[in-house]
Amino acid sequence: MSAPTEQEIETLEGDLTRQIERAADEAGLEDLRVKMLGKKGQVSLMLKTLGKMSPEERQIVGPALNGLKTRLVDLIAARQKNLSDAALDAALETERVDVTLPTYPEQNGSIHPVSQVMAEMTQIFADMGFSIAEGPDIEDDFHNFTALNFPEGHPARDMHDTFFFPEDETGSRKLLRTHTSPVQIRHMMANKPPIRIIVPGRTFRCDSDQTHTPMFHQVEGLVIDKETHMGHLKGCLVEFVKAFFEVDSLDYRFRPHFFPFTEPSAEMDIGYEVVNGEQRLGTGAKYMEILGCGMVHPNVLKNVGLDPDVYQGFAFGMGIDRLAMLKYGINDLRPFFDADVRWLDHYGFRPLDMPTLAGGLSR
Ligand code: 2NM
Repeated sequence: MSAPTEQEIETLEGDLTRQIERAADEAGLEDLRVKMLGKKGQVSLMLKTLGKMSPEERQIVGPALNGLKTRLVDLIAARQKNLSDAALDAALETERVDVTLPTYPEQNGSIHPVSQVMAEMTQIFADMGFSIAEGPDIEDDFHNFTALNFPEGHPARDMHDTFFFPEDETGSRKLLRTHTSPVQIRHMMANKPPIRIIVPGRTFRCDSDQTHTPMFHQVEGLVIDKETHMGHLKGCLVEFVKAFFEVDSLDYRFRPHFFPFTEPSAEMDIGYEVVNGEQRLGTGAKYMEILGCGMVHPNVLKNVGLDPDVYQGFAFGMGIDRLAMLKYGINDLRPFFDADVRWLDHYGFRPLDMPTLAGGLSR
């Protein structure tokens, strides 16, 4: 390559400058930079010829080529800045989000009434100082019956009421828990009083008709302490029912009942009236049963290793599914377990909107 003349360098500069100005994007500009200033670039190769020139030639061509190189580097940097600003502007324009627009109106998915009511109940009891305990759906005879003071031959132990598994190697049969009480037994055996727990969960009974499903949901509660009495039971449950049904005054009565695991035992009824064919719960001349309760039987305390002369306690249990129907005016139990999206759209609750006492339980 012969030494370029000043004239040739000037022409080249005009040509390269136009190419840089016409670069369409940053990638194109980078290609040009490599072509001009890269290791084997046009200008780099010319600079390499300086060594072979005569000193006189070099004195003229050297500064001209170095000046060209410096101006090209500056030009490319300036063009690069232009192109990247333009690219950012274009991205901001096409990817614009209007954060003041309302949220997307379609809602898919809702909270099942059973989940909603379970959350409402646990919220109320949590505010009273209860903690939540859980246990297995598959239980043994001891935790589901024996420890709870069910006598041998009690009808609930019958094949007809309880789902039993086949006998295992040891000749004993596991079962699906018929209530959540076995969790209370497990909790009392593993923890020292004072105890304040509520136990929400699935329960199973061989029963299926208009008002019974083989799987249903319960919340049970247990308080164990020294000097616990029925006044505590009454105060706790009246407060719960008022909060749950969101009423300030409540007509209620405790009616004697029988459970093997409590003595005395009672069922709690609340007042209601029918207005225009609709049940209004809380006050009224009629009563309906909403839960069972009682003082924990001394035999149950002994079965878990507690001295009934030192510790007493109360317990209660209620059906979540039934209380959900009462609170939200759902008159048929069976669609609860149909997984029908239309039913859920109608009776479901807004997701991510958990019930709180301050915010209103049933928004
Ligand atoms: C109910 C009614 C009354 C109850 C009793 C116990 C335990 F484990 F402490 F003995 N757990 N749950 C109980 C008492 C349950 O449900 C209608």
